[in-house]
Amino acid sequence: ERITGSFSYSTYHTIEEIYSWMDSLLMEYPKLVSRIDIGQSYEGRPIYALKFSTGGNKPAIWIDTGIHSREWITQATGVWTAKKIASSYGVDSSVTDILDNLDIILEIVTNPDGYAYTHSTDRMWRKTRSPNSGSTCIGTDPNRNWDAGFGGAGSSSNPCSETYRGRAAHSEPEVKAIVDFVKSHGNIKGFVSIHSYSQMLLYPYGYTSAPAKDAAELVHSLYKLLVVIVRNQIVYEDMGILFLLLYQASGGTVDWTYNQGIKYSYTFELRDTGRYGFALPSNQIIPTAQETWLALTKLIEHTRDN
Ligand code: ING
Ligand code: ZN
Repeated sequence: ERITGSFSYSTYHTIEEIYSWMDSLLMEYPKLVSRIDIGQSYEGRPIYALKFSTGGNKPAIWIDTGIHSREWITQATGVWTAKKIASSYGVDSSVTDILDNLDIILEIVTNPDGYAYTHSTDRMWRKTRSPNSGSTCIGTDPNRNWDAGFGGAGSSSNPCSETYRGRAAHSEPEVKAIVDFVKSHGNIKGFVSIHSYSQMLLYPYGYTSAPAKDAAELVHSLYKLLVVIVRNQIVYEDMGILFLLLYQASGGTVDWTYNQGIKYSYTFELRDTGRYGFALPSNQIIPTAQETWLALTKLIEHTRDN
């Protein structure tokens, strides 16, 4: 094992550590893994997505972690997942079969400025770090900034709020980078946006109680997970519609991707159910990443086969 083998997957890392680990991953798996520079954060940090591809023009599955910076279990799960995918191609038949048919695109540090700020200053920072004119409060909630029910109930017009939607849809460069990527790619078949906490698997909509037109298929795709969940003794508190199971939230990522025609759009809420919340102890990173991978695999296979 080279450098990504000695990296500690069971501890939390800074953005600098994650970006330098990414360099090693690229060097170690040059035929499978590439890095796409999709934009720049408000403070000028590069925004990277990892692409796992065996070549050709395949449809893709998008996965993002860390759009809310304090949800550290999600970026850590992203790092573990990247290594898992890269090291399993040609070794594990399920990963091999997925990558023979689909590309996987994984954005780990989706809110780079917020993530740096959770290390330097405020562990509980959720939003971006862009200033707001007429207010001393900083940041926009990047999961209320998408053009899907933007400005509606379940988001705030107050820049001091944790769910401030921003001055306009896609005002945040971190959100716009994904919007531009998704549109220019044109063949994203599945989209999974990963948050914490509460241990739930969710699908659109969040901004309206109106059922998504594919709700029946989406619920069926989640039912396919039951056998995996039971067999591995994984606990999800609930699975179903965002609006019904969580709360009304407008301007969310997966509502936008769903309305763009990406039928297989899901949000995961990882561990835990509230005991530690965002400050999940690092000894839960690997178990969380492993159980998340089992769920992701099933949903990716459903996307591949439908
Ligand atoms: N949960 C998400 C939030 O932003 C969510 C739930 C996901 C809402 C997708 C809308 C769309 O509130 C956390 N934990 O951030
Ligand atoms: Zn979140």
